[in-house]
Parts: sequence; structure tokens; C-alpha cells
Amino acid sequence: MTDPPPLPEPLAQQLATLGQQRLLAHWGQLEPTARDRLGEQLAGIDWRQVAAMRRLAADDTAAAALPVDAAWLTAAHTPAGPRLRTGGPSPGGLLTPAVAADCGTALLARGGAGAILVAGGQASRLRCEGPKGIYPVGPVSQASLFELLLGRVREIATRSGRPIPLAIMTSSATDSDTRAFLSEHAFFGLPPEHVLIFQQADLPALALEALDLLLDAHDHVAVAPDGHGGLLAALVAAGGLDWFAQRGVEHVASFQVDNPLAMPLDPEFLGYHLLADAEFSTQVVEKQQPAERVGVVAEHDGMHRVIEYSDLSDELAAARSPDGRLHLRAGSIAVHAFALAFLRRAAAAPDSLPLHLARKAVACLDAAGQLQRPAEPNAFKFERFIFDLMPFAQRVLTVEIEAAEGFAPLKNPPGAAADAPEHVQAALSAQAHRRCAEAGVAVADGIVIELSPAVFTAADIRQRVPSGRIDAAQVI
Ligand code: UD2
Repeated sequence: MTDPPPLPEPLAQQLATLGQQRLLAHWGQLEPTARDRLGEQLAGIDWRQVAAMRRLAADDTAAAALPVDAAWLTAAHTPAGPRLRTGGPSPGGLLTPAVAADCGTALLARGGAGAILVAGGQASRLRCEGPKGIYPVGPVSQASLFELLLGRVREIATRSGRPIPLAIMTSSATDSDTRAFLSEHAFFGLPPEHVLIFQQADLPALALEALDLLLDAHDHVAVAPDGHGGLLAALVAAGGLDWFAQRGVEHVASFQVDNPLAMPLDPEFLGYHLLADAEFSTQVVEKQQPAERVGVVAEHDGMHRVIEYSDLSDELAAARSPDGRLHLRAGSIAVHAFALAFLRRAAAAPDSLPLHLARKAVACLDAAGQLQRPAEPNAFKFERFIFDLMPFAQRVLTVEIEAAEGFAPLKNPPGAAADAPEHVQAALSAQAHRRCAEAGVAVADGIVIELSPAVFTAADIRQRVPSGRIDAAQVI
């Protein structure tokens, strides 16, 4: 038998410099296609970035891990902003709900709004097979997250009379299944020329102590998606900023695939964003309990930031204002609006999105080449967070929304205490009950109902329920 071809020299040298030759432990036994796969993966790794990741992990003290210095955080407070449907701080009387809604409607009507759906996560907490977006959550229809969210974009575009270009971010974990699912369902009625599917990058995991890369197959390095912050670089690489601009988009709203109540294209929200001339606006819900797993928007010294829940000390998370509300209570639900020009500027700035690291249990081969699935963290994973762009924005606006109206995240498997499918379905049905009550439609007690994405107003409901009464489960 002839020896297998060696790895090309510059790459072999790179591995040797970083002491990572053990990634080639099985090279000699690999079939040619498997060898090509590993060779290609190794060639695609940004080794300068790996060196930076190792430095970051080596300095993984509590202080180094904090995205801001402790003094900034201690002095920070909750920023003021308007509240959806009820207005709020209203300098010059500009920020009224009606004026804002008109302004956002005008943006939609001139085709100036686009959207980005973030759908690259691995859904590890939900423990579902395949991308989270295909998970059925419609309480009556069993419609998937994708069907509900894309349906809403489709219906808003129809009402506006203009398409809403939608970019969907996938990852190596979700890309092929997402593409197959969406094309099988004809993009849920969105015009294919106004849908751009782009894939975020992966980053290798590093072993906790040695900071070495890991194999999770003889021909594959253990990697994970680079966090939702990966969207900026991936969007640029896919030509997405130009794609939006060519379609006349001026502002882009982003939202997460796990929240079927998300309302990124709400005209009033977009209107506040425009009237405030904000480069980065974000929806927040009032955080009630210190333990809620949402980041908080904080402001100090003219700068806004999102502080992730895991980065907030117990003491700061629990601090309360004299009125009894949490001191840092602007809970981030990851629904943002960006000026497209701001995204361009941020994309051009080096290091606008720093790496965060977390200790995770990562499946990997042991010294004998057997796959192990550790129960405890054995590696660092690295991610970028899109909200880290906030300090780069000239003007940031927070818009407070009712959690019941815009935030029902699917994070956990059935039976979990919170954010499980049954909680999401209950939230969707409860919203439908409230809308029916407002429309004067009587719904029998205990009936599960659901709003179709085409329902916006009380008049829509009355038209769909001419009898004025609902006695059995139904999609309105
Ligand atoms: C996120 C926020 C948290 C709060 C909460 C609301 C972060 C770090 N935390 O917490 O502050 O807003 O959501 O629901 O953002 N995703 C990707 N690629 C990745 C990783 C994630 O597309 O590499 C997507 C994922 O598909 C999901 C979303 O980002 O739609 C959030 O990911 P998560 O569930 O891991 O975030 P979580 O719940 O820790």
C-alpha cells in the first residue's frame, strides 16, 4: 500500500506551529474522500483567529470574560424609550403611537423595510432533530415556527403592497434541512427572489485545559456555529447588504426563529426607530425576576449595551429601584431594527463584534479514537453576539413591548418549567383570546384558538367569524 499524500505544506506547518498535529492522528487510515473532507476543513479554519481564541481562553478569569468594566456596569441604568401602543417619553410630542405607526407604514409602503431571520442555532436545549424552525408550535394548526414567522412577513408585505426582502441565516447545523424544508413549502408564499438564505461560519471548540482543537470524527474537527453575531460577516460574504440595497431596503429588522410572537415589522416599532433617527433600535420587555434568562439593555455615559444574563452578577441582577422594579429591567428579546447604512459601517470596522466564550460539553474522540459524550463541560465554545454592535451606533432606541404580545420563546423540551412548546402554544392561544375579546367575538371557555398570520385587526376577526361566536378549536 502506498503512503497517503501528506497535508499541503503551509497547513502542516501551521498545525505544527500551534501544536495541533494530533488532528492528523487518523490521516493515514482515512479513505481518500474522508481525507479530502478533513483537509478541506483544516484549510478553511482561520488559524490567526484560533490563536486569538486560545489567548482569550487562557485569560478566562471572571474580569476578562466581562464585556464591560465593572465600574461601567455598576453605574449603568435602564434606558428610557417609548412603549408600544401607549407611547412614552415624547420629546416635542413626536413619539405618539399613531404618528409612529404612520411613519412605519410609510416605510413598508415604499419598500424600505427588510428583515433577517436568525435560524442557525443548534437547538441543543430543545433537544429536537433538525432545525428549530421546523418545530410545530401552532396550537391548533401545528404550523411550524417557519410557517408562522414567514407567513407573517408574507401578510405584512401583501398589506403594504411591496415585497419585504427576507434574509434567513442558517448554520452548518441547520442549512441543508432548512433549505429543503423551505423549498418543499415554497417559502410559505414569499417570492423566492426576495428570500436570501445564507450560512454563518463555524468556530472550533478548544479543550478546557490544553486549549487544543478536538476531533469529533476521524475526519472532522469539532466546531459550532459562531453565534448570531456571525450574521454580519456572513451576510457581507453572501453579498446580503448589496442584495438588500438593490431591493430598496433602508432599514432591516432582525428576529429569532424561536419566538413565534415576534413582531419585528410592527409599523409602530419601525416608526419609533425612524422618528428617533436611531441606527439600532431594540424591543425590550420588562424583566420581572432576576433569574429570567434574558440579557438586559443598560446605558451609561452615552453608551448602550446588552449585558447577557450570564454576565450579570447575582447582586446587580437582583438590585431594585425604590419603586420595587428591577434596576436593570430592559429585557432584550433579540428583536432589533438597524439602519442598513449602520450595518455597512459596522461591517467595515475591524473587531466590532468581540468573541464571547462559554464552557460546554462537547462530544469528541478520546485517545483511542472512540467518540465520548461528556456530561460535564470539557471545552470552550466561542460566539459573537449581534447586540455587541450597540456601542457603535450613534443613536440607540429601546421600545418596550408587552411580553404577552411579542415574546414567547421556544427554548426547552416538553415538560420543562418554562419556554417549552406547551407554554408557547398557550401564549399564542391567549393572544388569540384577547384579540377576539377586543373584536367582540365570544369564545367558549377553555377553547384553544389560533390567529392565522393574515389576521391583523378586529375587523379581520369579525369578518372571519361572522357568527360572532367560537365554540370549538379553530384557526381564525
Ligand atoms: C438569547 C439572548 C438573550 C435573550 C434570549 C431571548 C444571546 C446571547 N442571548 O438567549 O439575551 O434575548 O435569546 O430569547 O443572544 N443562533 C444562531 N446562531 C448561533 C447561535 C444562536 O442563529 O450560532 C440563533 C438561534 O437559532 C436562536 C437565537 O439565535 O434563534 C438565540 O439563541 P439561543 O437560544 O442560544 O439564545 P439564548 O436563549 O441563550
